[in-house]
Amino acid sequence: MNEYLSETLRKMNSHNFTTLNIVIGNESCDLDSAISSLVYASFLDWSYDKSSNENDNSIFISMLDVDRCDFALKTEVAFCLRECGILESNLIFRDDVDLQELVTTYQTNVILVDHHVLSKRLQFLTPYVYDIIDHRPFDKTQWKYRDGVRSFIVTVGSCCTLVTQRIQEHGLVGDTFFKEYPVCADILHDVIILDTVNFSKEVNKATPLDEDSAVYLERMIQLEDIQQGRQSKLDRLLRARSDVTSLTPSQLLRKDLKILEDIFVPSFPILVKEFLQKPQAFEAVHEALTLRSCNLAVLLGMDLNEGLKRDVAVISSCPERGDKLAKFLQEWSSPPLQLEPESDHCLYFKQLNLAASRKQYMPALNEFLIKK
Ligand SMILES: [Mn+2]
Repeated sequence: MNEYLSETLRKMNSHNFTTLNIVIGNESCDLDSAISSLVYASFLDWSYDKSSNENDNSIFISMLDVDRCDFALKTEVAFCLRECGILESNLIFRDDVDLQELVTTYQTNVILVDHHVLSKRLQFLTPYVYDIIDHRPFDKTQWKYRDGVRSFIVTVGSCCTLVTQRIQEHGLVGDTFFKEYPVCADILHDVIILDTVNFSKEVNKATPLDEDSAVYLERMIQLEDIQQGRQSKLDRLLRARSDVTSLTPSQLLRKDLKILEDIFVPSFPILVKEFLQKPQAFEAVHEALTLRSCNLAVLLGMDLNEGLKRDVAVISSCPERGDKLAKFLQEWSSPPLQLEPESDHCLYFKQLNLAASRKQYMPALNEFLIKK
């Protein structure tokens, strides 16, 4: 896979091509989007190489719709690609390419995976979209693509299921691709397991098509103990998704962030207490506040290691307003957050209402902003 990726990168950077085919996932750049895009682009490239195309020089690239500096935040994507030996330096991120310029210079075909409504930033790609593979419910309201656009939109658990189906449709050719690139079969299988939470009945996302693709891929990778293989994959991927040990405080602040006017509300998969113990954590919060023109930060933490725990800290560049907000949250009653003060060098609380996540904080913060 690295060979295909680096070769494509080389051709792109040396402008040695006439037609650009670009496979783009959605801007959450979650595992489904990243892998759908990478595998489908590899397949297109591989099948293009197999046929003789003398008059045309096409390249097939996968673009991850996230800035390179934020890639580390997608911990499960970074984990999966690292496990497969795919080098980050071979990937193409949205800030690596000037798409506006590329589409005006080259004949361009855009293939959308894992979404079918373009983000605002990429709306100029609309006339170039020529194929769509997506598993979200069909939204016709913003469908402005050209007539005859190819599309495969079916509501299933994972877009990787549909990518598998697309490749599987080629019969022996598809089988050969997966035999030559077992890593592609393996990562598609990873994503289907993660997205359906290993076909969990409670989560209820899996469809017969997801099962069909998973079984097909298991045959390709010759997975032996299927039940155990699926479960251990799920455990590893879930761990990777919440493993933030490699992130710096400033990356953690960006990982899962909401901003409400001038209130900065990041939520962490670790306790705030643990976050604040990282070197330079306070400095990172103040830096982030300045960068986003915010005055208040409400840090929300949770930890699942020994039963659920939650905590929260209010940090402000203006101590008076920070005190006011902390008091407001302590008195908030719908629902009561049950904040128990713990430290005096910042407004830090243990949160005893374990059911309250950021969703429950937002109305309180809204109310606070109205009353200010
Ligand atoms: Mn998806």
